[in-house]
Amino acid sequence: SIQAIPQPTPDPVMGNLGLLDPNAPVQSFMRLARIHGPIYRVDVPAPVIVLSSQELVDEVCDESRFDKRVAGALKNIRDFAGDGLFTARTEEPNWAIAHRLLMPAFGPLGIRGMFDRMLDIADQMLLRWERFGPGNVIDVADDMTRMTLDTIGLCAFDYRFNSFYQRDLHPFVGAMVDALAEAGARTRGSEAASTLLLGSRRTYEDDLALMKQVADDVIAERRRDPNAADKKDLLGIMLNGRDPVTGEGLSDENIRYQLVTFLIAGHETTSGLLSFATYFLLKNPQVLEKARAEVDAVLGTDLPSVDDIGKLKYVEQVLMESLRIWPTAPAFQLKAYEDTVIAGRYPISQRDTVMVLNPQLHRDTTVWGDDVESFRPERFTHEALAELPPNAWKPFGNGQRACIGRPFAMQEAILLVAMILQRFDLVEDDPSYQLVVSETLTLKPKDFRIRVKSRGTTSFAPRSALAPRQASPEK
Ligand code: FDE
Repeated sequence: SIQAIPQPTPDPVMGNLGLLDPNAPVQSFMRLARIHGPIYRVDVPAPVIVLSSQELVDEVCDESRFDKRVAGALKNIRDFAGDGLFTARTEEPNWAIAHRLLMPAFGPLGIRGMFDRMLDIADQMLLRWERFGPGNVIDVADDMTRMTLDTIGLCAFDYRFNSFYQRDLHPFVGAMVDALAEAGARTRGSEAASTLLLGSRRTYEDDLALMKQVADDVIAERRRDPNAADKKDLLGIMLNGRDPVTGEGLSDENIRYQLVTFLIAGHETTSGLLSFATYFLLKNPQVLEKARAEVDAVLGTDLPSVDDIGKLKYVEQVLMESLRIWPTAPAFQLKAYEDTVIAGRYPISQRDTVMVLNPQLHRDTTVWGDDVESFRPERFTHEALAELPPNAWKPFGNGQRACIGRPFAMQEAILLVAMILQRFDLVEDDPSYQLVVSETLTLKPKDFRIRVKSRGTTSFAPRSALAPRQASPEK
């Protein structure tokens, strides 16, 4: 029998908008799930149906019945990411074309070829940590953001942002963070709210213009490059590739949108992941010791090689468990192809936006047990994963619209965590630090600071000596 979807009593004017903290909407949705259960509806002001149990999420992950919906903040992000992969509707021709064209670059072979560049950037950050020494206070999210921006820039576009050689983060980051906040604020009908909050340093239009400029600079630099034709990286594929099915290439406008898309998607989420993983390692010393024992056994005192990545199983589990508790891309949205009913009783119309609320899905006690707040990477051993019901862990989204950057982000994150543990002892700057999760569409631990002390045991081969084993498959 059909049942109404639970909804907190709406205000006649504001709907349920008053229930969302504008600075922490995801955590507001989580609180509402604890009150109203694994399915509820809110008008904020557009109606959204929020799901957070494995049973319900498993049903809407059926791609024959549901597809990604580009609505809310995602729709606003089209202002600067257009029909790039992330913000394109599945039925827009450029989604399938770019998907087919770019998949191989992010497949296993493609990311193997990016390993040396990832190592280059990771080493820049850690060399800096070492030279500043144990007295230096590191703002974790800030450094991780520099690292991930530089990594996606170098790996995908062969472009160096050189964030570790400047005092301030690259202006692209500020523009992007402000624009993402604005895209979120506009869904709640509070246009320009965030810009005002941030002191109106720039307007939304200035932010958009700056991001477009950075993308155009990257493209222009490539067009000037005499060796451009040999470059098989993401940008090279976008500029020269032809879709095997339609024979079409990407327009200049679409390439610019893809560039902005990859810079955004490729660094905010991964930087949050690395920041949370660092936080959890520090708060769980026995996990840190176990991870370090693995790193020491696999790497010894050598610089990591691409073949080591697959051996760092426990480090990978640490990252998966971080993504369970605080999935940095906290939600994805779906629509039904036809009016339908889920769980045999809740009606969903084609017009509804269905939101999968990852942090709450990842706290479904029927799947994860009662200790959902405990950080236990053992949940992700090979054996435990085989027991996990389908669609219980969705930090990379679903189906054909799932994250194309997943292997890229995981390789980058495993490499960095391993190198940190290999080289440093970590201490919290303030041992009484209590986690505050800040939200800018993605999640980050706010103001989490550490200090690091070189373990002194590592002696790395000089760079020149490494040249032979760094021979990369393509260049
Ligand atoms: C995507 C993605 C997703 C889905 C969304 C929706 O559905 O809406 C998710 C959930 C994600 N992604 C997540 C993540 C996390 C992390 C760490 C990441 N991610 C990372 C990365 C990196 C890179 C480069 C990327 N990423 C990218 C990307 C893209 C392009 C996309 C879209 C796809 C399609 O096609 O749709 C995504 N990503 Fe991520």
